[in-house]
Formats: sequence, C-alpha cells, structure tokens
Amino acid sequence: MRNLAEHPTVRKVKALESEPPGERTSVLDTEWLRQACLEAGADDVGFVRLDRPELAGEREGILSALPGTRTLVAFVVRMNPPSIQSPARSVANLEFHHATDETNEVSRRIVQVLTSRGARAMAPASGFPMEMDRYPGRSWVVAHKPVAVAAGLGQMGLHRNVIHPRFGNFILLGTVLTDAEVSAEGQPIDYNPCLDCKLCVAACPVGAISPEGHFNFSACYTHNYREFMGGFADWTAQLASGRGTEEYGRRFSDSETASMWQSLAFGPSYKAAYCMAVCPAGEDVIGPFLRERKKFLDAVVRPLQDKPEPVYVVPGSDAEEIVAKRFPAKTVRRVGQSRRPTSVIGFIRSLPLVFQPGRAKDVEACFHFRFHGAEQAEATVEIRRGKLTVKQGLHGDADVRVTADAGTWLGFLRREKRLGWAVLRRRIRIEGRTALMRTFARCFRG
Ligand code: B12
Ligand code: SF4
Repeated sequence: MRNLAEHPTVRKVKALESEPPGERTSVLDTEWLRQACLEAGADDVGFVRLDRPELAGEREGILSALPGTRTLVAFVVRMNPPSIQSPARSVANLEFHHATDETNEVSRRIVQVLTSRGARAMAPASGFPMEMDRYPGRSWVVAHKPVAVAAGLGQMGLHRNVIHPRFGNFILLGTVLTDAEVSAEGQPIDYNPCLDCKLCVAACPVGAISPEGHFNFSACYTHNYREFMGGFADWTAQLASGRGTEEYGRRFSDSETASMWQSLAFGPSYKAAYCMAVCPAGEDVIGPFLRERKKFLDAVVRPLQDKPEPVYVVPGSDAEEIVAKRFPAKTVRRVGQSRRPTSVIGFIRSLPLVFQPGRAKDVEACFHFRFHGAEQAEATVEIRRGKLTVKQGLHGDADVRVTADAGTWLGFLRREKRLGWAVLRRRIRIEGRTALMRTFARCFRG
C-alpha cells in the first residue's frame, strides 16, 4: 500500500478536519431548517436541545445511538382521519403502514439535508423495526412522544397519544438526531388540546384508558398487538405444544389463522387504535364533534363499539371483565400471557405495565422481594386501593416477604417451575401473611 497520507481522499479529509468545528457544522438557522423539513414532507416540525431536563430519560439511549448528538428534530406526518376511523381494519392498517413508511422517508430526507450542511445525523425508526435483541425490555431507540412535546408539537391527551393543536391526534411522530446546533429551540405548547371528553375511554374495547388517566399497558398490548411480538410468541407456543389439529381448531378460527398470515405477509395488523379514531381534539378535526355531538357519536364511535370482532384478553384481567360488560357484540378470546420477563429487574420494571387496578381496588398490602443467585435485587411493592407503587430497596413494614433465587423465580413466572416445588427445596421462601400471594397474583396479568 502506498503512503496513505498522500492519497487525495485522505488529504481532503485531513484539510477539512483541520478547520475549526464551528465552521464545519455552524449553528443552523431554525427558520431555514424548518422550511427544509417541511419541503422534505413533514407537516409540522420543532427543534429541541438534547440537554433539556424533560429529555433526561432519553439522553443515554440517544447518545449511544449517535454520540455527539446536540439537537433533536421532531416532526409530525398527518394521517387521514376517516381511514383511521373506519371499522374496516384493513383500511385503518393501510393508513398506519403507509404513514409509518412516509415518516421514515421524511426522516431520511431530513438526514440528507443536515448531512449536506456538514452535520452528522441519524433517523431512528418511526415505529418498527425496533431492537428486538432488547425485547422484552425497551426496544425503541428514541421515544418520540416526549421529544415532540418538548419541541412544542402538542401535548399527550388522556389516551397518551400526542395531540397536535391543529391536526389532532391523527399524526405519526418522527425524530432525527444531529450533532448540529440550531439558532432557536421550541417550548411545550401552553395548553393541552385534549378536551377531556373521555370518548377514548368509551371506545377502547379493552378499557385500557381509565377516566383518571391510568393506561393499562397489558390490556392494549394483549389485544391491539395480538399479531406482534408477545401475541405472536404465544401463538407459536401453542403451535409448538403440538396438541394436534383438532386442538388448534378449537383455539383458533380460520379467520384468525388467515389474519396471522396477513400480518406476516403484509405487515402486522393493529386490532384497534379506537382511542385515536374517536378523538375529536384539534382545530382541523373538531368541527363535526362541535356541530352535532350525537351525529359524531353515531357516525364514528358507535360503529367501533358495536363491531362484532374477537377481543384478546389474559384470563382474570380487568380487560376480560370490561369486554363482557361493555361490548356485547364482541367475543372474548382468552390468550396466554404476552410478556414473559427474562430477568428479575425486568420483572420488577414490568409490574406497572401488567398491573390491574380493577382487580386491586380493595387491596391494601405491602410486599418485600429479595432476589439472590444469578441476579441480586430488592424491591418494595405496595398496593393501596387500586394504586401501585414500586420502589427499589426494602422500605416500611411488609405484610409478605419473598426471598428467592432469581432463576427459580423466573422459571416460576414462565410456568416452567411450580411454586410448591421451589418452596420445598427452599429456593423460594415466603414469610408473613402468605395468603396475600394469591392476591398479588390476581393484581398482575399480562
Ligand atoms: C411502546 C409503544 C407502544 C406501547 C405503549 C403505548 C404508550 N402509551 O406508550 C403499546 C404497544 C401499547 C402502543 C400502542 C399504540 N401505539 Co405506540 N408506541 C410505542 C413506542 C415504541 C414508544 C412509546 C413511548 O414513548 N413510551 C414512553 C412514554 C413516553 O410513554 P408513556 O405513555 O408515558 O409510557 C407508557 C408506556 O410506554 C409504558 N412503558 C413505560 N416504560 C416501558 C418500558 C417497556 C419495556 C415497555 C414495553 C413499555 C413501557 O408504560 C407507560 C405508561 O403506560 C412509540 C414509538 C417510539 N419510538 O416512540 C409508539 C407510539 C407512541 N405509538 C403510536 C401509536 C400510533 C400507537 C397506537 C395507536 C397503535 C395502533 N395503531 O393501534 C396504540 C395507542 C395506544 C395508546 N393509547 O397509547 C404513535 C403515537 C402517535 C401520537 N399521535 O402520539 C407512536 C409515537 C409511534 C409513532 N412514530 O408515531 N405503543
Ligand atoms: S378522546 Fe377526548 S379525552 Fe380522549 S384524548 Fe381525545 S380529547 Fe382527550
């Protein structure tokens, strides 16, 4: 190999590197960049510095994806409301999939704009694909919602989707990471477009949105994401258990098998998104709701509530009761748990996601968990009349104290080991009001 230092490429790059960094990636004018992002296809855009306090939870993940990131470009892509509102799932799913593709394309174009100005930039996916090696932990590179809120693109409504002041919640979000600086950044908008009408509460087929704002993650994930990660794993587990075609036929209808095929062939189908479909907030979409509320309910909310369809629930969950009580046209389909922790830290973190406030409304109890063996961890879990608190470490007086070998506990959660067996072999020790362990099991489903 000849002397690399004399190669034309290396000489050019060295010359560039010797320029002061400020001149290479100078501070970009916000108005210019805003216009460039709109031309790239964004329907609205905002900018926020990574060091803003409300983004503290995102910083580590973002910096490991693109070291040196200083600014986040947050943008929205509009969706077509009547498509999202259609009871025909194929119509809504096409809209979601195309809008997701569009969001990813806009991200790439914004990256190109930034790169052409000498900046480094990166476009994490709008939704999927995600980092499945981290599953069931946090598998997304950046959480777009807090970034969009910090950049001033909207606020999260009762249903936890971001509502844009004009476009309502009929938007998908994208975030571009860059090491460039911008001349001005956005601030959160000073009101929440959410009307507190609670139509999202009424429309969600699994009652995932409570009127007080609690979001039942496992209810939404089990039904809406039946043909995604956890639901798909449950389906394959059923196949692998090899109980024969008759048993398969009892568990799954032909329509459900065809739906799984469709998800695999054309992109996974969301089963609901009804919270988003019925949301009337936002200047451009609120008209029909303001003009004639009854007509809006009849045209948009009722058809979704009255649609006959299977609704997937974990047995014993709040969702199972809600579907049967509120939606007589729908059919309850009991499925296996869709989240299976692979570490005790994952187990502790997943508790808020699988908590069932309805099942816990009369419960008053405090549990101490101490894990040893392959993983060491301590946690205090308090359930007080439908409210859950999970803290690291052991705090206060516990009604029940659980000391367990980490691997055995995970085996028990995954139903590979029986509790009685583990207690007999002293791999799990339960002290105090031991009967409360049944109550504990009742409060967490998913
Ligand atoms: C995880 C996720 C989900 C989860 C959790 C939903 C949620 N409320 O966050 C599930 C699978 C249930 C889900 C469902 C849906 N999602 Co989603 N989802 C995401 C994802 C990947 C991250 C969400 C996030 O930022 N969470 C963190 C914080 C900020 O949100 P949060 O509400 O405060 O936190 C809740 C959950 O995230 C969860 N949680 C907290 N920590 C952890 C850790 C782990 C490991 C897990 C699994 C969950 C979890 O508990 C919190 C309280 O309930 C983003 C894409 C992305 N990369 O950002 C899309 C995103 C939020 N989803 C979106 C959409 C469209 C949907 C659906 C409508 C899908 C559909 N087509 O049916 C439903 C709506 C459900 C709802 N009402 O929220 C859009 C929202 C657009 C908007 N206008 O806001 C996003 C932004 C994708 C996009 N690029 O546009 N989603
Ligand atoms: S449906 Fe009503 S309560 Fe729910 S988020 Fe939209 S405006 Fe808020």
